[in-house]
Amino acid sequence: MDEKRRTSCTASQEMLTRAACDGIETAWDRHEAMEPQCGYGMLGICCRICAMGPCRINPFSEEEGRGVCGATADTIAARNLVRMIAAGAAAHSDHGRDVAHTLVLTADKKSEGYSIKDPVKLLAVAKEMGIKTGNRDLNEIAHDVGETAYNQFGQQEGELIFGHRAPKKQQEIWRKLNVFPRGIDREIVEVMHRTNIGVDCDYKNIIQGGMRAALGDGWGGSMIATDLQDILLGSPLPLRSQVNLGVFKDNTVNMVVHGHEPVLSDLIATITREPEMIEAAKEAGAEGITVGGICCTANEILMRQGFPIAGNFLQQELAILTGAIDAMVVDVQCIMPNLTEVSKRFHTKVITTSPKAKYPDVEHIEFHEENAYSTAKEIVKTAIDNFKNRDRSRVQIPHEKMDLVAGFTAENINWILGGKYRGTYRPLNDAIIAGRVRGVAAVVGCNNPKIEHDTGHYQLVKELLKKDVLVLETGCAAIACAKCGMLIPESIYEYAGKGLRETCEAVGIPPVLHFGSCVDISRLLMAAVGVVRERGCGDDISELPLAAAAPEWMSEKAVSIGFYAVASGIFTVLGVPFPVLGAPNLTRYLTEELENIVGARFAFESDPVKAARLMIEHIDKKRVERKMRPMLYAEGEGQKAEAKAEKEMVTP
Ligand code: NFS
Repeated sequence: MDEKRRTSCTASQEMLTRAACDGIETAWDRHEAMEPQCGYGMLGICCRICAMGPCRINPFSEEEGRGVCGATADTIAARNLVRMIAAGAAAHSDHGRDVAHTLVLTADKKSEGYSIKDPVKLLAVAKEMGIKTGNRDLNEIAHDVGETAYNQFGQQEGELIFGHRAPKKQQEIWRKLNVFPRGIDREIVEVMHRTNIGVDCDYKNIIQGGMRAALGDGWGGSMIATDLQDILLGSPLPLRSQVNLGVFKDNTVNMVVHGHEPVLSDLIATITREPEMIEAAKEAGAEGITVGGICCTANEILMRQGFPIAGNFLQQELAILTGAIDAMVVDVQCIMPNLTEVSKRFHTKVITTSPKAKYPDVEHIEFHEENAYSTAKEIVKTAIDNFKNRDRSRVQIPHEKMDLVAGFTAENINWILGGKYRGTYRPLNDAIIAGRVRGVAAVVGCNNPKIEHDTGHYQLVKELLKKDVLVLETGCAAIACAKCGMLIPESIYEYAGKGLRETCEAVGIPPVLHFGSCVDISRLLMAAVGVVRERGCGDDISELPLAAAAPEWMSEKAVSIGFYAVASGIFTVLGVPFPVLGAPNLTRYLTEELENIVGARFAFESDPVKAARLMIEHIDKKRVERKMRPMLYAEGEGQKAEAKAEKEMVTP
């Protein structure tokens, strides 16, 4: 095994070596053992949706293959793909629904430990929803906002409220194509219906249904999750923190919070800062409590409270391998079933908390809003109690940790760019129009053992920065680049082209902006809306010099995200192709024809540098279409000037 080919993260390499020595299996080993992976599955041409099958289509046959019912490769692959959208949209949206539930309970004073933390956002959202504010009590307004959000899930007719945040031109496209989502749940159910045996057989129509469900995620479920979390837990502001396995300490109680819904983890994190808990940890022989997050829970408690991040998706097993984790608290999504196996080899207690996600033989402390504070406290106490069981001789915490800046949102970037008195995107639009900043890229998504861990993100972003593209990130992509030191303002000197560097320097921001968790991709949509509204760069999202990528994606949630991005007009490059390559017409439809229909398309490219170039080409095309100035500085000039300055620099 060559750890260096598996990941470019040195902390992860160290843990992989340890895993190999101790005979502990990780996702990389299981992926390797799985090879060669099923070709039919990868090409998307096996069908299991009825009991006449499983059917598979021979991709090498001259004749058009058909399943027992007569479904073609295009039909089969399209059905499989939109079912992935439905599952992904369901995950994000169910998360949003839970937050709406917590908000209603909090407003009704039935929850424990929560309050309205951002009344300004509450009033703004209430206004948008047509809810009376005036002199009404904040809790009453919050109740109505929660209920209205709730109703968006079961809405049968009409249009999702937040869909109206999209630029008018894009909304018109959605109406014309009949993809403006009516209700969040309705579109997901409809995808499941349409993909049943013998319903929708036209791959284009199947994709249309999938797009509608995906839009219901991006401009519905995910946006509700983000906005209501801001109201309930506070809107993020830029802050500094740290990332990587080195954030744990050998003399503190170490807790990992892992998963996605911040309603519990936010409380857990808060409680660990309470004097009573710190005292309890000291009584147990520790010097305090360290909380590090994994996956999007990490991003949530980082964005709002500055708690450090332990790692991204592929580092979850590795965190336990440090031997220093006293409790790993999980809720929902992206939690590997194998955590249980790894934890058996150490003292680590894995604790499940959601009634929706239990694991065999794992301690379950169920979370309900009504007694959230007490539950969170019980969980922290369990971790403290387990500290005594830690075998110090087996603790091996990698040294690597990196500083980062996070906490950017579509709202606060407005003030950061515009200044204290007049929030505006103008400086960004001006920098784009003047050719200082080439454009904007959204880099998002997971890790996948098919792609060298973190390298996909790092190489792609490095290439973009060099060419003066401002990068906005969320999810595990943001964690990857944070580990590489790209999320600190100083990184402009190492990575950014001259124009981008000048712009970031003037505003005082890093060239890679951390926008939060994956549901917070809704923030990226709103940032794009902000640029459109500021005028001059395009009248809808598809006209902007903007592109997106998910270089290491793996989750069904990423499929839903990809589709709402493309349906919103954002050219999207995927590092791992959709399982559609066995369906030639469908593949052409997704990677070429969609552009003339929704204003954007997909591209599949596993080489991150080539993927970045595709994005840059797209951005340049949009610049030409808008008749923007050529880039101010010739390519490479920034780096050359930098190297020269460095040489001339006199160190005192
Ligand atoms: Ni997104 Fe966040 Fe990470 Fe992928 Fe999983 S954590 S919701 S799905 S793996 S980026």
